[in-house]
This record gives sequence, C-alpha cells and structure tokens, in this order.
Amino acid sequence: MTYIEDIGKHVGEEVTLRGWLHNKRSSGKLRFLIVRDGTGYIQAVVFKKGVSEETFEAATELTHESSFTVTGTIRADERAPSGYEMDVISLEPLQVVSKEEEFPITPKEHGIEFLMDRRHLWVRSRRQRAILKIRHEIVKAVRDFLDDDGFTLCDTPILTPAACEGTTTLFEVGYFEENAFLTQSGQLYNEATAAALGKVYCFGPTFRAEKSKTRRHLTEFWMVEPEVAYATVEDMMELSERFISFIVQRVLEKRQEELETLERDTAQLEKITPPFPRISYDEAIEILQKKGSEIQWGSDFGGGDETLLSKEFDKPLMVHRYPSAIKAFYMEPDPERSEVALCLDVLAPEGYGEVIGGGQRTANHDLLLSRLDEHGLSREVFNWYLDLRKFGSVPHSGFGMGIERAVAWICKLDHVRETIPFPRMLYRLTP
Ligand code: NSS
Repeated sequence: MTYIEDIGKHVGEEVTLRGWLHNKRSSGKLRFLIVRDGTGYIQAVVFKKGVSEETFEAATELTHESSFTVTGTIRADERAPSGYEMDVISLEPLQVVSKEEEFPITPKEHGIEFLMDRRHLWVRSRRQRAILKIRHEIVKAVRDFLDDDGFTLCDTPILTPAACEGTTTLFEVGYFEENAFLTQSGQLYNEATAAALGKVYCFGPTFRAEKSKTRRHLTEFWMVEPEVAYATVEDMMELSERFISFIVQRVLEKRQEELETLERDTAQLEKITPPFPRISYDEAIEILQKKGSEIQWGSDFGGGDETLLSKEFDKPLMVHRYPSAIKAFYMEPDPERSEVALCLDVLAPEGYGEVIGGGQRTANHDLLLSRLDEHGLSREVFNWYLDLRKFGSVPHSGFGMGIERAVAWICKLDHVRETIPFPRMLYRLTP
C-alpha cells in the first residue's frame, strides 16, 4: 500500500492511491484532482487521451469528498506544492457523494456553530488535519520527555470518590452507593505512586463541570501530570521550563508543514528555550495594577489579567506563591510567609494565559487535616490520602498541563474547541 507521505520514494513508478477528492478543476481534455489520503495531498492529472472512457467519465463525475482509488505514474514537479504529481492511468470510484446532498463544508466561510455541528466532517479539512497532527506531536513529545527523564507512567482512576480541585466543578456519576465523580485531576493518586516510584506521571482525560463559556475551557480535557517525591516548587519551575521548551522545539522540528498550513509565526516559538521569567504573585499584581487592571491582592487572575501578563513577556511566564486562600486545599504554605502557597502557574505568551498549574503539596498530616476541614472536605474520603502523611511523608511536588491549552497556544488558535477531535463544552455534547 502506498501513502502520499511516501510518494517521493516512487518517482517514475506506477502506484495506486486510496483516498478522497479534496478538490477538482476541469479544463477541456484535462481533469485536475487533488487527492487526499490522510497522510498528504497530491494533484492527479487525468488526460482524456491517456485513459479509458470510463476513467475520464468517472473523473468528470467525481464530487467533493467522494472516495476512490487511483492508479498512475508519479512525476517530480517543482511547481506542485507537494513536489510531485500523478499522471493518472485509471480511476475507480468507491462511493460518490451525491450531487443532491453535497459535502456541507465548502471553501466558503461557515459560521462556527455550523462547523461544530459537523465536526465529524470538518476534521477532514486541511487546517483541522494540521491541528490534529500537531496535537499528536505534542502528546508524543510529552511522553518522550517524561519517559526519557526517568518518569514512570502510572494511570490514575477516572471514577473517584473525592474532589481534587474544588467541589464547584464536579461531575456526578450515579452508580456507586457512595458519591462518585469523574476525576478533575490524577494528582492525589500520583502522590501515592510518587512515594512508591519516585518520579511518576499520569496522562488522561479529566473533567470539570465548568459553568464558564470561555475560549480556554472545556468540560472534558486531557491533562498530563508529573509528580516527584522530594521535589520543591523551585524544582517544578525548572522541570516546567525544560518540559515546555522540549515540546515546542519538537513541534518546530517535526511539524513545519502543518505550522505553515496554520500560518503560525514560528519565530515566536523559536524563542521558547530555558530559562523562563519567574515572578511572584505580588509582582504580578504590581504589573497588572500599573497596566490599569482593577485587581487587588488576594484575588485570582481573570482571563483578562492572564492575557495582560502573558503579553508582557515573549516566553512563558512562571508566576509563583499565590495567596493560599484562592488555591486548592493541598497546597504547601510558604514557611517564610504562611499566607502564600508554594505553587506555580505557567502562563503561555502571546496572550494565551495559564497552561500549567501545580506546586508543592502539604506534607504535614495535621496541617492537611485542618485544610480538609476548612474546605469542607470529608476526612473519611481522604483517609488514604492522609495515610501518605503518616508513612514516610516527604516534600513532594508536581504540576498539570492541559493539552488543549498547549495546542491552542502552539498552533495560535482563537479557541480550545479546535484542539481536540470532539470537544465537550457547556453547550456542546454532539457529535
Ligand atoms: O486545575 S489546575 O490548575 N491544576 C490541577 O488540576 C492540579 N491538580 C494539577 C497537578 O498539580 N497535578 O489544572 C491544570 C491545568 C491548567 O493549567 C490548564 O492547562 C488545564 O489544566 N485546565 C483546563 N484546560 C481546559 N479546560 C479546562 N476547563 C481546564 N481546567 C484546567
């Protein structure tokens, strides 16, 4: 079987491609078919005198997104966008899209809801394909980086009895006798496996019953979460900058063509190398107030504040030591200043905002117990988690990176809805 991505190895040979009609142009005795097979695009030229009557007729009748196989000889052509063209010998339609019900997505502008309703067909477009290829590259880079850095993948459960990131965004599941929810994060379980294996990560779908309808929020998203025993928040900053830089450089190396399809300014991405700027929450508040934001010390950043901050820097910005009061129950307080937590957020540049959230976890049993109480969380449900503070508790830290936020930034997309094959949002469950 021959795929378009390997076509350069077949110059001068007769090959058969199996694909779909991306586009067609006719001119007298010639039919120019743009064939796509998922791996690439190539122009196939049908010359009336070079083929049977049936093949010429089939090429003439072929409609947008019809499926077919086509056999021909491959020729190098400098003018062709892919560098190659096919001179068609024969063509066999498999399923021809009826002229009465044409493929709904055409080169003309469609509204976003129209496209989202047809996401199952929209994924075939050149632009969506480029985004999904880059998403795949990012996922692979994430795994390669962590695997080569000594991390062990430890999958964490999706069905859980407890909240990790606050009770306001929990998805309830009615099946078990006790309360059950879809996981918001694998972190709590990572903390257990980190005490067993040292450096671990989980990477799976996570769920937030977000009531917010923003360009950064999905209700179902994929998060990669490394967790390291004996690590501090400073270690996490160092890990974050190496991690993000590796991913961006890998995409630049492997996905030039797709970045070009998206017209991504790659000069911005080339700058993404360690070290990244680091500022405290206090300093961030000062910057924001100088920029005219109304924000006061003690408030969490809104999307607008994050955008303002991340536009100030051309590398990801690491903000550390937020007020404990606005962070999750498990955050370790700064021993020098107990009102702030040893946590970090990484804000992507070009206005993208938070891509990573994490920090150091409370190691002390009694402190953790009082935090659970303050947050109205059940001691019983967290019994096993408290155990980790009874049996060889150590300082430990980790973070989570949302894959869709990373894809949106690296591809420079307006909204996370295009970063995942089938997005789930407040008002979107289909297709
Ligand atoms: O809530 S986070 O800030 N942190 C955690 O869940 C920690 N328990 C992770 C950890 O330390 N192991 O979420 C982490 C990241 C955040 O920076 C975003 O990139 C992404 O997860 N995230 C989201 N992406 C898309 N949609 C939504 N709703 C969303 N929420 C978080």
